[in-house]
Amino acid sequence: MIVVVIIAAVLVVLAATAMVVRHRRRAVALANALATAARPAMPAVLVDEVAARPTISDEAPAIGQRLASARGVFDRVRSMTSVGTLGDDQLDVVEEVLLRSDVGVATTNEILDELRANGAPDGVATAVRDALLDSLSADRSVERHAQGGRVAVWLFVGVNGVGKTTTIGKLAQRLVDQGCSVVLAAGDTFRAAAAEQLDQWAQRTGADIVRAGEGADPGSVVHDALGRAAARGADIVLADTAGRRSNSTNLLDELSKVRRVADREPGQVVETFMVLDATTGQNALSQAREFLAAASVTGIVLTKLDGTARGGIVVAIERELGIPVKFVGVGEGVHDLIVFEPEEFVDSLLRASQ
Ligand SMILES: Nc1nc2c(ncn2[C@@H]2O[C@H](COP(=O)(O)OP(=O)(O)OP(=O)(O)O)[C@@H](O)[C@H]2O)c(=O)[nH]1
Ligand SMILES: [Mg+2]
Repeated sequence: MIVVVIIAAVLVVLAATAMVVRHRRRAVALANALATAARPAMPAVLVDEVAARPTISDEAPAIGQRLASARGVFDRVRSMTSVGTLGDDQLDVVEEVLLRSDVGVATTNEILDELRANGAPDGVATAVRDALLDSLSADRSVERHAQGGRVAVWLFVGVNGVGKTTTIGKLAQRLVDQGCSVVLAAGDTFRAAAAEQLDQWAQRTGADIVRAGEGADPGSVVHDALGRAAARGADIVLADTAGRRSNSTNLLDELSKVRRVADREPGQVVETFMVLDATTGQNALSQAREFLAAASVTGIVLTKLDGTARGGIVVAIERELGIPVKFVGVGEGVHDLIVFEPEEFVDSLLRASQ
């Protein structure tokens, strides 16, 4: 009798292990298939000449209005009516939705394990919502003040076309609206159009700007901007940088140098924002890793979250890079930048009515 019980127990354990292994293999295969199907090849240079379009709308958007595509991916989860223990079919739907949204394999597996263990006592959408919120618990406070009377510097890094200059323009407007005096440093001297584009944002927002000709040393532009800011008692310098391909060692060296200059008296770098384009999905993660070491990044700005189905990339980025998403871009207009609030974001994906 005892022998029969032991054999039965061993068989149950073996079957459960086989199920979990099979499930994880499927998750990786599904993620790969989705990635291959959905991800466009990343061009060597994403944007050559960027048209400056400083203003479109003066209205601050609600994030939910701009996340229609990302929300669309979660339709099937929102419409699930199951409560309590979930079967394999329901878990399969959740898995596919999370992977499609670019949450990533690791987080998807964690969420599935949780659903398997605890079921969904208040419905599937609520269970997924709570699990996603648990993964977004980073401290995302933004530092605006330097120490010892120095000038605070926010440095912006990222590859071509991700939205660095536009983000600086939007943040300049936000800071000016809050009563700050802002100096923009046109540290992207790679092409003349870059300084021109930043100039337009300066005019639009009322911020001051320091720029130099094409090919000038970005470090001296930042140095001059700090001098100007200190002389005028400005509160903050927002420094743009060039975004040529991240595998160019020159670019990373240049960034380190700009950072050193920006961090020297009278300046102090209080935030280094890495700007990432949400529409590139998991590619954004590989780009980010290349910049991390060179730039001591303190926060992510995730742009173009409007019009992408890959909203879950926010979760993947925080989890895999360990760096908080602090702002999200949801359009091209001056007010289309939102302080990232996990609850508002996750609700806009999973709440029944928006
Ligand atoms: N839809 C949408 N478009 C955005 C957003 N942020 C930036 N863009 C657009 O993306 C394009 C590139 O933006 P830029 O700010 O010039 O990008 P950049 O990183 O400065 O590019 P380089 O200077 O070439 O390195 C522009 O057309 C912007 O209007 C966003 O949040 N949503
Ligand atoms: Mg730019």
